[in-house]
Amino acid sequence: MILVGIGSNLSGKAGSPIETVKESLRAMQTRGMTILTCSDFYDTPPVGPSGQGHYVNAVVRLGSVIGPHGLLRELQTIENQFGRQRSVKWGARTLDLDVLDWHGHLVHGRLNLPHPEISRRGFVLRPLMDVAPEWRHPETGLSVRALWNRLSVTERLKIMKL
Ligand code: PH2
Ligand code: MG
Ligand code: MG
Repeated sequence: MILVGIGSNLSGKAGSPIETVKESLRAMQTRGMTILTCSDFYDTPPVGPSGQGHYVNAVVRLGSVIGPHGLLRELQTIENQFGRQRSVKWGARTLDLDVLDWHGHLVHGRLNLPHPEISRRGFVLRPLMDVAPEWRHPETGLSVRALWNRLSVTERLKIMKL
């Protein structure tokens, strides 16, 4: 399955972070991607430099015939359309679209699959549980629920369904 993570914590052309996330779903469909399932939206505390606001996070499961690198390119085009600026690592952003998994393939290079942060990030694991409860990490074989349960209770409690 193809999984894409969506995040926003800055207002942009499309409006607030939540409106940006909704609008990004439309943009993916306009570019020929089929959204098979979309998770709930979550309010999540920022991971990374302090001083940035909470994020809205979601995960979608895509039906698409495009390969992983083509998909990355398409998603970057959409990020740019939404006024994404690339500056600080893990800094605030209007729109972040990450390929999380592409049919379980292992890819190393400019694009790394599965996304190297999946196992540690509650803001990815919680919405991932909505769309693909049967998903397992392609390298470790751990289920999404097992990965979620490894996070601390305090971290899990900070991820709020919107
Ligand atoms: N994305 C990041 C860095 N930190 N924190 C939250 N809560 N949600 C994100 O999507 C996020 C982040 C880098 O892409
Ligand atoms: Mg990201
Ligand atoms: Mg990204």
